[in-house]
Amino acid sequence: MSTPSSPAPSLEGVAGCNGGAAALGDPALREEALSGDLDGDRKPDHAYLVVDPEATVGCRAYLVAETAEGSQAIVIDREDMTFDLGLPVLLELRQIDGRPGLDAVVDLVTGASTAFAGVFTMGSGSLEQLALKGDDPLVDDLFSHGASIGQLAGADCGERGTVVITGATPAGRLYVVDRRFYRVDRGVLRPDPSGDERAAVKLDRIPNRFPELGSPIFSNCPSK
Ligand SMILES: [Ca+2]
Repeated sequence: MSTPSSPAPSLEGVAGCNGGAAALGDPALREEALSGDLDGDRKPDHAYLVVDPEATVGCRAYLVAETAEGSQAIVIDREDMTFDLGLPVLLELRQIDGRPGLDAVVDLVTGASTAFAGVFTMGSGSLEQLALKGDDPLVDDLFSHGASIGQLAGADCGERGTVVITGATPAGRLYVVDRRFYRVDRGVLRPDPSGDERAAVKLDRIPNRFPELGSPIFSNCPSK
């Protein structure tokens, strides 16, 4: 649902972009909105992307959150954003970071076999990207997801407020699965390795044993 009549968002989060105000005020650049409570006040809000591939690199894409308090926007552009492949895409709104309000999951980049999504939260009051601490496979606060013959990747909510990030690569007739757990602490995902697992399994066993590799990203996270 588009909301072309609503006022232009606050520009605090897009101060580095000269054309930001114009882009955010242009209904033609707005993509389809998703509805859900973003700020945790139990009232429905709207999230949508503003995309202008012709703008200066670094200022080509924004995420906007419209709440009862007003609107906020942040720049989500990356140099490697694959506009010609249809990205960025606002995938879904899910409760991921453990704080009140839903978080926006946005596909930002595609690789050879998987896509890379950022998670954007209003948990602190301002729209910001959920940060990831730890080592590989956590690159640039992005969650890899998708599948090809050569690689499987996924992320989802685990038990007791954890987030699980899993990757798998073929090794002979098996896949080596690397599953890592994280816990959210004030908007930052930090390793919680007690549940970590590394296993070599047959491909047909993966969806049951590692459901985060067999289902869409964050699909086990609450949507309300
Ligand atoms: Ca709300």
